[in-house]
Parts: sequence; C-alpha cells; structure tokens
Amino acid sequence: MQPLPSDATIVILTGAGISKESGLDTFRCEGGIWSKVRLEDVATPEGFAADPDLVHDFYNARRRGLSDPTIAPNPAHHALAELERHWPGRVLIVTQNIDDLHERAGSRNLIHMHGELLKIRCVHCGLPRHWSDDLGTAEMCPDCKRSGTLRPHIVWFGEIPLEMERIMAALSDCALFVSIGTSGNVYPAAGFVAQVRRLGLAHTVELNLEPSQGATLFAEHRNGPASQTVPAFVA
Ligand code: BV8
Repeated sequence: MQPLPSDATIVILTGAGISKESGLDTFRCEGGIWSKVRLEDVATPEGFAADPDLVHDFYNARRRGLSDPTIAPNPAHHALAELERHWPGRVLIVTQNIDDLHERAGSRNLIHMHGELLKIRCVHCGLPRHWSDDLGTAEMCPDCKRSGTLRPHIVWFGEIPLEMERIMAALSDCALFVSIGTSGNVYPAAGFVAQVRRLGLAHTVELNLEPSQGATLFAEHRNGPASQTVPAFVA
C-alpha cells in the first residue's frame, strides 16, 4: 500500500464477497442467497410482519451456519486486522456483512451497518443482545419480559442503516477509501464512493472478484479473490 500522511485515516467497506472464501454465501452471485429466497419475504419489515416464523427460520439457519467450525476468517479478514494493528486508531471497517468474521480475525474498529446475525433486539425496549441460539416468535425479552417482541438485530430493506452519522464523518475526512467484495447494488453503502469523490480528498480503490456496479467511480481496481487481492494490497 502506498505511503499515507501520518495522520491519514482509512475507511474500508466490505460486503459478502470478503466472506465467500470463508464458506459463506454471497447474495447476488450465481446460486447466491437471493436466488434461493425472495428478499421481500425475509429481509423487509413487511416480510417479518407477514410471517415472522419464516424470517426467524431464515436467520436461524444462517446463524447455525455461522457456528459451523469450518467457517473461519480468511486471509483477507486477517490482512485487514493486521492493517489496523499497523495503523492504530486510523482504520475503520464499515461492513455490510452480518457475520462475525472481522471480529474473529481481530478487527476492532468496526461498524456493522446492516446489523449482526449473532445479536437480537426487542421491538419494545430495543436493547440488542448477543444471541447464538435459534430464535422463535414466542421468546420472551429478557429485559422487558414481554413475549413475541424479539427480532433479529438486522437492518432490513427500507430500514435505516446503523451508525450512519459516524460513517459519514469517517468518509468526509479519510485519505483512502477501499471497497472489498461488494456488488455495489445496495444503498446507501453503494453511494459511499461517490460521497468520497465529491469531497475529492481520498484515493479510492475497489478490490472485487469482478468490476462492481460502481467500478467506474474508483481510481484503482484490483480484480480477483479477496484472499489474494487484500493481503497483496495492504502489504
Ligand atoms: C435505506 C440484510 C434509507 C441483512 C441487507 C438510494 C438511496 C438510499 C436507499 C435506496 C436507494 N435506492 C434504493 C434504496 C433502498 C434500498 C436499496 O438499496 N435497494 C437496492 C436493492 C436497490 N436500501 C435500503 O433499504 C437501505 N436502507 O436506504 O434507508 C436511509 C438511508 C440512509 C440514511 C437514512 C435513510 C437498507 C439496506 C440494507 C438491507 N439489508 N441485508 C442480511 O440478511 O444479510 S442488504 C444485503 O445486500 C446484505 O446486507 C449485503 O451485504 C448487501 C450488499 O450485498 P453485497 O455485500 O454487495 O453482496 P452481493 O452478493 O451483492 O455481492 C458480492 C460481491 O462480491 C460481488 O460483486 C462478487 O463479484 C464479489 N465476490 C464474490 N466472491 C468474491 C468476491 N469478491 C472478492 N473475493 C471473492 N472471493
């Protein structure tokens, strides 16, 4: 990675592609998640209201999948954790992913803008809490003791992503913006590179298996599997 000013900050956006070589499905690649289930049915508030059991089953299956011992961080996750150790306090990962592979690789300065598979929250008291078991519609909230009020701590389509103010602030003064393993289909994440370009402060890089929807907006592109392109880029 080319040298940066000593006070420069780096924002790294990741998507499902960074976890693909760890054994987790992407959404829009061939055979991806949205080819097996309609996002309207399982990733919208309307879908949850219509059939909460279907949505719980969808996320329970993914939560069980994530606990499979063969699912582990790959060299791309480890390279980003190493980068953070090398530039303490100056690397922020904004992930669209709901898995915990960045954390398991050692990354700490991390925002899960679309929520976390291993957390649930109560629609009444709203407190997210760690949850690794199957979630059912009859579960009782451990805090407010109401039943049937728990939902996955996930941002569905039509819901506002988490920590947007913190993300916007980080984008507005970063010197390097790197997008890894995302198709550039989902907003507002897909619009981050345009936001950074408007400010004209940062070098923009896309590390993706193939050019994304927003590829032309990036100053630099490296196409290939993340387990190869990310370690090579941060070296
Ligand atoms: C919102 C749930 C308002 C969790 C997800 C314009 C502006 C704002 C909003 C919109 C807009 N236009 C439309 C919208 C609405 C909507 C939207 O974007 N719709 C799309 C379909 C057009 N957005 C929303 O509703 C968002 N909310 O806008 O609120 C607002 C906004 C800002 C401020 C105030 C108010 C909420 C979006 C979140 C929805 N939840 N998931 C879950 O179940 O996982 S989105 C879902 O897509 C996942 O979270 C996923 O992370 C995300 C993005 O997908 P990718 O990660 O990119 O995965 P994909 O499969 O698409 O691509 C994988 C890529 O990896 C590919 O390019 C592939 O080539 C590459 N790859 C594969 N293998 C590898 C690899 N790369 C490297 N190495 C490999 N080995």
